[in-house]
Amino acid sequence: MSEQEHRFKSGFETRAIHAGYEPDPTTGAVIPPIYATSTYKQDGVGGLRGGYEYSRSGNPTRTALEGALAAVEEGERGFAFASGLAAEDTILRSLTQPGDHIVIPDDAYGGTFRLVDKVARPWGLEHTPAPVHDVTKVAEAIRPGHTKLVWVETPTNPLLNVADIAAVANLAHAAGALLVVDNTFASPYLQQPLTLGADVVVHSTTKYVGGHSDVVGGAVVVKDLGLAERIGFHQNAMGAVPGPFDVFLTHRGLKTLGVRMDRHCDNAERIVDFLTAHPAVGDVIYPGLETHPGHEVAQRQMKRFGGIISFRAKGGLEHALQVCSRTEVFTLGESLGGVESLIEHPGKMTHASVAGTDLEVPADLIRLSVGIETADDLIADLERALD
Ligand code: P1T
Repeated sequence: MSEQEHRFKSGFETRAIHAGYEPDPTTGAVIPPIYATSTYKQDGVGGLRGGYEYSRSGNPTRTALEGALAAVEEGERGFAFASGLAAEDTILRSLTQPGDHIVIPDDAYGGTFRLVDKVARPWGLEHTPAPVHDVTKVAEAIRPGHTKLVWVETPTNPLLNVADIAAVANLAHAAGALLVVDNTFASPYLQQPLTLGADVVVHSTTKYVGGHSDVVGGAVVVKDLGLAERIGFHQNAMGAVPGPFDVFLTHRGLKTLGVRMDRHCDNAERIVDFLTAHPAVGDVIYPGLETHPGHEVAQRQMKRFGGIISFRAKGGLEHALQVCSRTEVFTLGESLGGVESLIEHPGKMTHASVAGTDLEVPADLIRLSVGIETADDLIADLERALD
């Protein structure tokens, strides 16, 4: 099957495994080799073999991953970066200029807020935080003619609010803005924002795409070739590219994304049932719960509801901190989306950089990244930690 067919006709898992790479014509290598080279021999000045000139601009190991990322997001072009934040920074500087305005989620990942507020704002980019699940409030935050990007995470980190991607895309487009969706929490297996009207998808591939907590990376995927040209120019001009070893790990992870996500979702559903019945647990936040305000939208635009659960400890901050330090199978640590379960306290860890701002998260909030271990062991671990 040709690359084009893999991209548009095959199922998700087939694309995740095959798109972006044909077995190497000289050796038949089934997996893209790790091209540990910074430069490429030219056959006479400007005589590039396959377009490769210098590895910041292009590297065959990276090309394979970028093709696969485009295919799984149903985009035209994918771009790999050294981290999720490097991908975000490249979007901001490719698609906005000093003096422009953007709308951001009012419960964005703390590092995203820090980038926008502490790096992009001093550079001249204004921003307004808005609750991405409230289309009216997003509309109010847009300044027509001035707003260049509406940026949403869905589900958000860590409060798991759900944005209606198609509705927000319509709003953004009517005001002459582009819609950027951070699809890290859902992963391309559960949700494909470009098919719902988004213009740009961004990922921390450190999370579900890589999937094994062994590599940091980021990705941008677009459909429009004009946008691709701007992102591609800045990827090279800014240079925040991943090395071939990191790319290899990320690409290896992507191949099993579908089977991993199904198990993450199965385990999360079991744990949600356990937590909602536990007397020491307050609100359980999971888009799969019918009581979740974004449940219907999530059901419409996501295949399943993901592996992240947030919940509030009835005993307040101290109890939340105790639970986080008592688990044994859930490892206390930042990040998410790996095969191993992680627990964290957003207020003091991943979202410490939003303390004292409108984006501050509740002190009694605990975030679980449910891994793919045996569900009974995960439940027993939480039971011990909560009691
Ligand atoms: O860490 P990095 O690969 O640079 O990606 C940043 C990022 C972007 N978007 C979302 C939704 C994220 O969750 C992250 C990183 N988040 C964590 C490290 C965390 O524990 O929440």
